[in-house]
Amino acid sequence: MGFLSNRKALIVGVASNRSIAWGIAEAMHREGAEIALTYQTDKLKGRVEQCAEACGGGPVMPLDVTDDAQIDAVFEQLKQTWGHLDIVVHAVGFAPREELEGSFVENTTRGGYAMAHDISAYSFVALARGARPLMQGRNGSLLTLSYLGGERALPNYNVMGPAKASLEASVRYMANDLGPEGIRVNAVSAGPIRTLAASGIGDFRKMLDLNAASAPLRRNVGIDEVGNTSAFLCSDLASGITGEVVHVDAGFHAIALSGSALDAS
Ligand code: NAD
Ligand code: 0WE
Repeated sequence: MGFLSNRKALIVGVASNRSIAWGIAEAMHREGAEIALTYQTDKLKGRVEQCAEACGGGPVMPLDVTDDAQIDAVFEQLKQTWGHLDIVVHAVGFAPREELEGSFVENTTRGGYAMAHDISAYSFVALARGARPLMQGRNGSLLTLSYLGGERALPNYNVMGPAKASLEASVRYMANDLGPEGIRVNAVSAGPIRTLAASGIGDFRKMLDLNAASAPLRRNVGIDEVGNTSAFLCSDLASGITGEVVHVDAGFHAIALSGSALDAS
């Protein structure tokens, strides 16, 4: 018996088999959870259905998180098919591509800033509100994905940095609000991984190599490792953990200067 047996999980954010959400779906399915997935656009539907097949053939629904009606429809369908819900995973982030390069101050627009915060941070709160009635009396668990750029400044991440900071603060406010109902809220802050969201980011290969060279474990992490930690956080094994941001980044967040930098000089 896996540590998520009899659990029902909604996972938002699968776009391909490289998605962090796919790694989480696989790990949760392996541990016995039933999985429901959503796809942002019809273009992604086929790939999300493939993931659903690999994860036990649960419900697959359309969901663009900027659309309140689609959010309502997802929880209405889950109410009809499952009646209740134990886990929601939010693995969604977006900012206009042209704002993810160059000068943060020059390139950040009012519209881009609002969109990044709407899709990357507010939508987690909206999903929590939808899930809340289905989680009553069930020790529910909500999980989102963050990145170190929300805590510290680095090149090109730009407007996504403030959006992740807002997301992590939302985790703490949601944990405080929902804790009395037994609902836990946490984030995994993942190290850089080559996914669709990372493709087309200038110098991503270089970033991956620098991260691996500096990180205490001297390597990058994979979606399987993010998946395993996510499954743990959403299980009873983590029953005492809420309002937390767990770094799954080979230790990169913990260092100021890597031993590898001295070795090289
Ligand atoms: P990905 O491209 O596979 O996933 C991003 C997902 O966001 C896609 O499924 C996309 O459809 C979805 N999305 C974007 N706008 C949406 C909208 N309006 N409505 C519904 N869905 C929408 O990339 P990923 O790297 O797996 O990203 C998942 C999460 O992990 C994001 O929050 C990202 O910030 C975070 N993260 C990624 C990395 C990395 O290096 N890849 C590191 C740390 C955190
Ligand atoms: O959160 C992310 C990715 C966020 C992202 C990526 C895109 C690319 C396509 C948000 N919006 C868009 N919009 C698009 O049009 N990561 C943690 C991965 C990532 O993205 C970076 C990184 C890292 C790491 C961007 C610049 C610098 C580092």
